[in-house]
Amino acid sequence: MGLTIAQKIIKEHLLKGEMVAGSEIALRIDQTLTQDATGTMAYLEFETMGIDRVRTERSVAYIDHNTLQSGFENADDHRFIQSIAKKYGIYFSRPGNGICHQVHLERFGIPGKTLIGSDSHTPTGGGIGMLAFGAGGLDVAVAMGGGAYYITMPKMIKVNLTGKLRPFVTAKDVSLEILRILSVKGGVGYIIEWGGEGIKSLSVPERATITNMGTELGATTSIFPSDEITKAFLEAEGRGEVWKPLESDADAEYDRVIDIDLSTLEPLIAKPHSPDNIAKVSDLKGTKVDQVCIGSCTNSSLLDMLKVAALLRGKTISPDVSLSISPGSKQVLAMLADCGALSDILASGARVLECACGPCIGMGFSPNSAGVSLRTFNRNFEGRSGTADGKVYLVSPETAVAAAITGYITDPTLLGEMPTVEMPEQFKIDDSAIIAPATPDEAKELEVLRGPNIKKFPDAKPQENELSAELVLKVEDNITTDHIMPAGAKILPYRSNIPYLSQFCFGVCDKTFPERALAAGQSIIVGGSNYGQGSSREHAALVPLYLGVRAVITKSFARIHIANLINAGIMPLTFENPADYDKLEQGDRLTIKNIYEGMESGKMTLIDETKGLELPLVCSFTERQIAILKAGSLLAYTKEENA
Ligand code: MIC
Ligand code: SF4
Repeated sequence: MGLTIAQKIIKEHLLKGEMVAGSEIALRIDQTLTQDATGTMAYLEFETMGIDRVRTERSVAYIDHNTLQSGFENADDHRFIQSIAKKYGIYFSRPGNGICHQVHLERFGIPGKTLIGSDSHTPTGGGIGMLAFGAGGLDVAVAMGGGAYYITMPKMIKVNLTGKLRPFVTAKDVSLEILRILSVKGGVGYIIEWGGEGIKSLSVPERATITNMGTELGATTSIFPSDEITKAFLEAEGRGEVWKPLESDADAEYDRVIDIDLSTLEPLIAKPHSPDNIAKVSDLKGTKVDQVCIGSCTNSSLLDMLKVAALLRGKTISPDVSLSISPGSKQVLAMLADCGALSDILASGARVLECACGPCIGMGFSPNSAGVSLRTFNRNFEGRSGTADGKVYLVSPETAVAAAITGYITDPTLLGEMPTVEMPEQFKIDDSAIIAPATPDEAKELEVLRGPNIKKFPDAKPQENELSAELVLKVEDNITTDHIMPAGAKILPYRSNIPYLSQFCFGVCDKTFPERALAAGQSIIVGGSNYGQGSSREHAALVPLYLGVRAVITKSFARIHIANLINAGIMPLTFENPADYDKLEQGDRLTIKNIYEGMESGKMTLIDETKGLELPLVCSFTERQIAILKAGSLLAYTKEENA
């Protein structure tokens, strides 16, 4: 049987396990990336492993999330990351150089290599044929130390594209269309391979928009072939030598095939508060808009920005709309400046923000009260913008410009003719904002600079054989890590200060949770399906651990979060009968006995002492995961192994 693109890369990197869907495999990781919001913790974890230099082919530390320095915290964390990067062999991308995924694609990504990043949108690299995964910081730390990355061997979906996108219909609309078809949990357990004749008309930045948003499907990752278009992109980046062709075998088998005719698509929009809440832009026409944000790792490439500039040329934005533009990288911004497109953007009345995540993670530019914000981003979870009652819609850059000009949700096809945008043959290459690490000899003398905001992370709590605890919080389906551990300008600076961060845990759902959890001592959380979707932040496990959470019982989990729970020593369990979820109530006293036996057999019984019920639970832990839970954390387990 032939192989898919992902299976070929997995085969080349397989350290342990069999390539059978559903079984655990260990992969050799060629490259890692971190960003600053997850990086501080990842490097603190890396440090405790006692390794003197990273063992990957390339590791890069980006500063792109916590760029608002409204106090010493972020600046201190940046100095910490810069100093640790220099010492341990990691390239450092300075604040202002751009968003990790955009810069990685431009300067470091290589077709056929494996990449893990402490950010859920790391699959953006699939746009040039990398096998790229989002992961918790601790998994990235282990990979930097030369350890394997463990995943469940995914099933394969092929999306076959035919036809060509019509003017004003974009790669973003393709992403929204697949979210309409599959929903935010439809990709869980799958790698999505994009292929078919239709991909020949999609450039690398467009492909990267699509692989970036594969994260919103819950997919393990997404990937495109590496072809002549990939080659041209890498050559334009002055890196043609790293290109190699990659395609699936003609007889490769897929678990599901989805056909999309690009020529039939029209501009789409994701309504609040989920990326799969899809409508046609034309169906929402006339909705008044307060704010428009263009940028994020989904839509901040030079191609996106040149289109935006061309559409804004000679126009003034509506006086009722505030428009922000955040180019994805210094390369993008410099080229916009050189060709004059930046002037068109400025003349329209837009506010140009720095090359960073910015509004996407609530780092400034929050909408007004109950404001309608149209964003070219990938997530519109409740409260994520920083305004609790803000209404965020996700759209393409073209639809965003149409709303900025008219002040209303507007079908961009009504803007007239789409201006032709030519991509340069050569990108402007200036790596001066990427600082190379020290040589091993120099590194010995270097000191790591730590600020007072860095606090100790919670101690590992080995899983005991019996657990008796209060059901301290019961939540619904599709709980995101933004619900569990919110971000935003006010909270993000404390990512290395778990005690402080804990006050905000589950703040979107129930502000009393932290206090109640601490009072309960140890506790259990119950959730619906797809619990923990969204970001890779391991803080969504570390903070509950700090607050005493020992187990989370749900209908199903999202991939990165379940790994983070296990890594933090919190036991993830699922209901054998999803309807049992309804029988439990917040405040019930729950007991689980014979946990060690249950971890092996995959079956446990949940006793609800309050209601006098016995409910069957299931779990599926590998020997390694059982050992991690018994050791209390992946870090404790790794230390035991090394000893
Ligand atoms: C996000 O988009 O939610 C983030 C912020 O980039 C996160 C990482 C984080 O929480 O720091 C992600 O996607 O993993
Ligand atoms: Fe940054 Fe937003 Fe991309 Fe996350 S999704 S990496 S916050 S731009």
